[in-house]
Amino acid sequence: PREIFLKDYKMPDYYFDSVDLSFLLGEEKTIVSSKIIVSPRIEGNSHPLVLDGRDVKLLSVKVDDKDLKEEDFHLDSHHLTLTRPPSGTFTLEIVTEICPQNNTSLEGLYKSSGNFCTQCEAEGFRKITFFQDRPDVMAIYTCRIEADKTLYPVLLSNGNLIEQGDLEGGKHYALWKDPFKKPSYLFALVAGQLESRDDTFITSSGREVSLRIWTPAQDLPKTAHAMYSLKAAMKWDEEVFGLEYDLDLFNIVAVPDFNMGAMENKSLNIFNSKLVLASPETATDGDYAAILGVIGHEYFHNWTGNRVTCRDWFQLSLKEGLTVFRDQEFSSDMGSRTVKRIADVSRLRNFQFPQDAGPMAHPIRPHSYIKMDNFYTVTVYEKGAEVVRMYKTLLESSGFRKGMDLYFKRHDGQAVTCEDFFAAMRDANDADLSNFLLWYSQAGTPNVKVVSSYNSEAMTFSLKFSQGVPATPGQHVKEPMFIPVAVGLLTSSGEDIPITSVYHDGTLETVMENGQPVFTTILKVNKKEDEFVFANIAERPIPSLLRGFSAPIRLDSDLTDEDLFSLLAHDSDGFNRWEAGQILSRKLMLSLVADFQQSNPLVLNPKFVEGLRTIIRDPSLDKEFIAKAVTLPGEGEIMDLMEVADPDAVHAVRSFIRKELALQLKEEFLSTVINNRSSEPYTFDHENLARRALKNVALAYLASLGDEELTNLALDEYKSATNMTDQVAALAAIAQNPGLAREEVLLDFYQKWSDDFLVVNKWLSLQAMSDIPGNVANVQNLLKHPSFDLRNPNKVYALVGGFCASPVNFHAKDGSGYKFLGDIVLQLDKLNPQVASRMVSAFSRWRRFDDYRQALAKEQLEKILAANGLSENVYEIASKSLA
Ligand code: HT7
Ligand code: ZN
Repeated sequence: PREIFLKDYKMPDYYFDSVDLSFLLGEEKTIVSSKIIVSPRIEGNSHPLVLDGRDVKLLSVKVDDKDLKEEDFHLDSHHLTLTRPPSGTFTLEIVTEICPQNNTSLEGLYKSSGNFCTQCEAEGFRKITFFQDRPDVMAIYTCRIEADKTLYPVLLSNGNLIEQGDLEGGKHYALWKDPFKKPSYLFALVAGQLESRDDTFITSSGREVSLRIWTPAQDLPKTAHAMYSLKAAMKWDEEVFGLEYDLDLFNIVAVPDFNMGAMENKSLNIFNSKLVLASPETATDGDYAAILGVIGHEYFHNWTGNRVTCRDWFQLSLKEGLTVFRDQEFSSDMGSRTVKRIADVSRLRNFQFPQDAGPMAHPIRPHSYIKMDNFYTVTVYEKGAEVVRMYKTLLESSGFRKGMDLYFKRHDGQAVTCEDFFAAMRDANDADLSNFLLWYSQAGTPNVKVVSSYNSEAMTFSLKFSQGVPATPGQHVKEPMFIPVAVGLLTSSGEDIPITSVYHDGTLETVMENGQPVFTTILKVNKKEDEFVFANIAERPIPSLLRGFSAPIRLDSDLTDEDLFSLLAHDSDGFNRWEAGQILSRKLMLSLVADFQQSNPLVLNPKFVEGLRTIIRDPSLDKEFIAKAVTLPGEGEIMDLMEVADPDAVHAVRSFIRKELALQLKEEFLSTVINNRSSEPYTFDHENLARRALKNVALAYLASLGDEELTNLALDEYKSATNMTDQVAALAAIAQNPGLAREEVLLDFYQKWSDDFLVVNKWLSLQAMSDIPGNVANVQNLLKHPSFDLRNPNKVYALVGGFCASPVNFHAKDGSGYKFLGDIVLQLDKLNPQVASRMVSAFSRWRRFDDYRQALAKEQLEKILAANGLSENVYEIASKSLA
């Protein structure tokens, strides 16, 4: 397989001014005709025109109305090359045949539940027709769709509907025109039996936009929350960024077979059904929140991605990091900012930090790839969003907005790079962002150490930072990064200390705002060793470091346990209050893991229990915050901090602490469950979702004890639940412990919901993720269950992905978990390489484990690599994991 490098980027030799597409959708095959107006980038150039194509059969090719002679083109399995194109602007007409019915890869044009739909990002358009399938080739598109009217009554594409009508033989057609230039990856087509929920949105300048959400008729009642989310997102983008929608129509289509979450095709977003359909009975609060965030995300791409797009795929974070940042901010404004930040940072720590420390580590702008699909990663998305957040931290909200405005002013309608975004932020603010661009090119999570000291005579408090970025594949030597560290100082009784001035590099800098002292200041750490000294500090303070997680780093400080308990009780920065508890939990878990490994008895620190008791009992705290604060760090997060990851020890310790907390805080947890029930109808608002979150965390703790009384309590909650959030939480609480109650309630749940594929996926994933011993056999059986289908990505993510998320079972010492995954990856690869390569990634941290496990995992990776006809997708991940 060929590796593609950022440094080799070349502008296209030809531009496409317009593209007229025509689809004849048939039951066996589909005929695609394209008519393209081609212009050379440099007048008179004589370069060949190379078009990408995969699995498409060429029927004809014409230039300026004449069939191309055989000696004037060349065809291979990946390209159609016009060897001697005309020297000026010309018309190129190509007719191809494709077979969407047999397309299980779910990229290009394929069928999902009998309907046609497309997925073109990143390089799927080349599976539809021969094309310069790259984002810097932008054109105006029209799309004519012709199909049987009974089978496919709805025909959709991008832009505005220009014309439609009936044809002979029971057929009909629709003609769409998109007035905005776009790259091929934003093209979309949908044809099928769908109905729509319709609404309107009046933009800030008074234009009326028709909004339509399309699903099979029976699912329409479940689209109310998606419509609410869309309208909220449209309003938010106007209010926060001054960005208005630019067409008269916005369509969303929900499809059950989709490789990722959703796709931002211009005015025709296509969504995984999971992220559109919700009713209180079938969707959890988590599902409602995900729908809000992802509907927002795809809508926000209309400006950050579509109006301004990427020059090449290396720049993916330009649109994805920025749009994730925008959706995070949107969700924060719609709910609790602190809790959203906690959730986002947990995700970063649990998934991105491990990636950045493993064989697949890459900068948010990778230097090379074999298969672009493999770089839709937590690094490009979530770390990319953290990088955008740092601009906002450094430039403040108003400066960030100025930078965004300049970015759109300069680049609307263009395909640009991450430097263009950086330059807009810098120029709009006349800011010194010195070595900030390193965040785009250096992989690895920076390690930052802070040492503090107080000088009572000088009344100064010093913070000495030292930083280093670990070596990552292909990058052994690293430069120091520009790290914004938000800091506050607390008195011993927990009040914020006013900050007036800070010495840095020999100069005293005043940090007041409007003549007033501040309570949080941003230290710009950008040297290997950097010291900041706070002036006028009357007592030894407790520093609250990296408030709001102001940079994606690992911070190691000299805070004592006493300091941390004080921050947990008092910090005015909600995020850091949670963080103090997490640091204490991590320390505690690591020391108990050491005890477990040395066969010492496990004893829980009473101060830790009391700290949590105070939090649970504090009526002034947000309930969702309490739920987060009493949740221990995940097993993966702890394994990540160990020299050699020991899944059995970590699992034993986490289970021990959970049970011990359940025993010692039983009264508090019981009253939490009782006091947070509600007989009101379900509403998705902060107060109610926070109440449910807290009740269900308490229930899970109690049920972990597995005694009859508490199992019955969970059974009662299960039976009396009036919404899916409470029902599935009670089910999960009971299912923690093997036994009859577990079996009965799982069966009952399946029987209730066997007709609803999205709910059945919850049932699959709950069983797959279970840490009950020897779960691999259960999961093997579930592969044969009638509700499972290897061709549906959601089911694979639920069952196979769910299984790999349970460290004790996936990393079982007998190798059964590894063998299960190795076998399944090979089967999947033949159907859907994108999904197979997502699954094989579970192996990538194999070197973190003991020698015995390493040998077992390596064996599976070698088996995969030795397979015939392996996809480039799986090859790239498996070979890089072994390298
Ligand atoms: N921009 C979208 C990316 C996407 C995608 C990429 C590769 C293969 C399948 C895909 N489906 C959607 C999603 C987003 O980030 O908005
Ligand atoms: Zn996106």
